[in-house]
Amino acid sequence: MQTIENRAAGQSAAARKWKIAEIEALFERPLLDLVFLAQQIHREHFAPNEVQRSTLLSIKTGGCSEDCGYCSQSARHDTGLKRERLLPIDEVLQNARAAKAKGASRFCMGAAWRGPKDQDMAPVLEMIREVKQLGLETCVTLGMLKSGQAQALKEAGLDYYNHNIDTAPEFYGQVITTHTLQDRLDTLDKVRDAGINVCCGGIVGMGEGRRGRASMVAQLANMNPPPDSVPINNLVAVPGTPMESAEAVDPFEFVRTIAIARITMPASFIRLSAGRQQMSDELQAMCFMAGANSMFYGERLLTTDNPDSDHDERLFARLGLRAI
Ligand code: SAM
Ligand code: DTB
Ligand code: SF4
Repeated sequence: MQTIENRAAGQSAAARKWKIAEIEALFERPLLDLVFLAQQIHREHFAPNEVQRSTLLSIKTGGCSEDCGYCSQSARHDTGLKRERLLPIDEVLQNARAAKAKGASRFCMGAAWRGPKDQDMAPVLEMIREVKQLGLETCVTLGMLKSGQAQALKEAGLDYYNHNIDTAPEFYGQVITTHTLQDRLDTLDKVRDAGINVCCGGIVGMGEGRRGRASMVAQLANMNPPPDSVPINNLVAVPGTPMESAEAVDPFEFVRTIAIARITMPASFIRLSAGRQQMSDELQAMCFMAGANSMFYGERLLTTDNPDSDHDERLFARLGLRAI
């Protein structure tokens, strides 16, 4: 039988699918063995000590038709969030310039839509073209795409499309009922077919349990090819959402999830995503040790807070990390 070390090192990994039980077995390993293995694999595929930084901007906030149980922006949850219209291009560019000046390499624009309507496309395409002109990589997350929309985004110069599977397939219906996992997978196919890099991950801490986490990672790792970028979000429990009282996962369980994402998706960027504001510097350092090599940078995520960039700059200096 092939050992996890062998297959994780890439030997015939592309040809084989990860079984949920195999990933559960990884979760059972001693934490330090797991982090050591993840860091070894990380160094076979990436330069050590380099972390990619993306800055987020919510270009269209709140009032979303979907019922995603974790989300502050669903019109079905009373979170007190003010619904806003699509931001004007000038405001978007001002934010993008500031992000570049602070050292982000990618600018990610998020919209609280089930998917873009035809009339939404022109202004978003303009944003992508102009942000790209500033010398930043571009990313958008706009919900589900109709045929032709992915191609239009690609032609405008889009580098990445973020569209998460969010949770394990068997848990999906308990979190979201207004669309299905298959709807999300269909959009991911359109994105990939249009030649756009895929950014796809999920959330930890919604009551999914270890098997749920293993199943979510299996779903991501078994994509062919796996996503180029894999955001692992720690749930931000937003008051007024159905998840407001979800029990936080043990921080070491979060580190394990990062390590296992690294082991099962050796060549993907693993993004330490939502939830950093609630993490100590030491816990974040452990996530980098476990193979996270990308993060959101700048004081806001979409509707919730992220650490100040000054704090992150200090953390990078203390850890000897280099931003890419
Ligand atoms: N409407 C688009 C969509 O659903 O793809 C784009 C925006 S949506 C807010 C982007 C992703 O952010 C979600 O798929 C989810 O994984 C993550 N997210 C949203 N709210 C979160 C929260 N409270 N905690 C952690 N992650 C969250
Ligand atoms: C992703 O996986 N995480 C980001 C990004 N993709 C768009 C969003 C996190 C949102 C956290 C809650 C909020 O700020 O609303
Ligand atoms: Fe809407 Fe996206 Fe939030 Fe779901 S995650 S409610 S689709 S903004």
